Amino acid sequence: MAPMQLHWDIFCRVIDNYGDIGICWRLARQLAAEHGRQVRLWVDDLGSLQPLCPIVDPARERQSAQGVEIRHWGNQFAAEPCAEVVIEAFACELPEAYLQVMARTERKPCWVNLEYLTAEPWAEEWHGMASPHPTLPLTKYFFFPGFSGRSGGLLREAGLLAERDAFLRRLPPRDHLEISLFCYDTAPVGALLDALAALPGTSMVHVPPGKPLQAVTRHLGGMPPWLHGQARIEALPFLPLDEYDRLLWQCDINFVRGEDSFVRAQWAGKPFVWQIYEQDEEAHLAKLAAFLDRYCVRMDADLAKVTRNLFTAWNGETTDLASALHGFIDKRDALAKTSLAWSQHLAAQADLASTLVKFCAARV
Ligand code: TRH
Repeated sequence: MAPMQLHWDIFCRVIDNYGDIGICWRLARQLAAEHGRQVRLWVDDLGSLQPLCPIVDPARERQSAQGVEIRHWGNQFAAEPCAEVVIEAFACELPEAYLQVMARTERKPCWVNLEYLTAEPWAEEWHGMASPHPTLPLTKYFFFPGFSGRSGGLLREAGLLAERDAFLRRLPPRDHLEISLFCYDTAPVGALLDALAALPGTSMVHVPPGKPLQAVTRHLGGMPPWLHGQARIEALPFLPLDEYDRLLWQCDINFVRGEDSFVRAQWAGKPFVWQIYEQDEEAHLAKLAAFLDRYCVRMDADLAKVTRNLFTAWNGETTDLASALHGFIDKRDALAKTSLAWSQHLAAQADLASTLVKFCAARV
């Protein structure tokens, strides 16, 4: 029998925002908690991890949290013994000294490049491909998260949906709309707020700090909280990772962005609107279209239409955000059912951490 791959190293370079570290941290702690792996997480910017996990001290070179050893990945990387599994997140390029150790190790580690999530079909074809290193005796494998059993799946902690459902059973009933608004500053936030202001019913909008709050402040001026027609808008602190989940669970509509909040909104089982991270040459538009194709195919024609309308308006492809939002809100009961069913559909697949453990075990 192949030996258990106990030691894992995950390398994460923070490009911008919180998605890269959010995904790596989520994966690291799940590998430790659910798979009993000893995980070192190497991060170049610990200041980005601290808001997600407040016990992290960005000034410390080495610390542990939630069963994970967290190491600062500085400019000087002293050669360390390598782990049995090495995860290079988002092609962040492993330190040369570490690569040399990997190459000298008798039993070569399983080296995996964890890719960004895309619903595009080519990712399923590329998932699991091997790429031999041009000069060293090492092979790197491409691991693609995704929405079908032909991909690496999505990050989902064991018991997540049961925890969500128990949380929702304890929520008192309410008669207003709750909305969370996590977006980039390029989103048509002003048009959204004006459309909410003009609704017949009240809505409460929760806005995290940074780009979302800046966009709201630019439109409304002054300081939070704001009352804008029928909309009440309040600023939130940046919530630790698991508290952010609970915000998504409790809201009726979640505006999310990037990759990790986009996935968490799907686990929330609530209607959501995704602002995709913009890429050069508009590559993100194909990604958006591919997701909408997978997501909307399970809806009836009316729901698919209002979903597509709002996603495309929110991503700046069409301009009439107000009518797209009103169309979406009119269908919100049916959208709520569909969103719950979508989360259950996705949860029928194996989760990314389990798929990754199996994938690596097969490549010893
Ligand atoms: O922050 P993002 O835009 O991150 C990324 C990065 O920009 C990355 O470079 C890019 O390639 C990728 O998007 C597509 O969005 P994302 O992925 O949703 O990450 C945000 C993380 O922050 C996510 O893990 C949820 C977490 N979060 C909290 O923990 N608390 C909060 O209050 C909020 C608003 C978010």
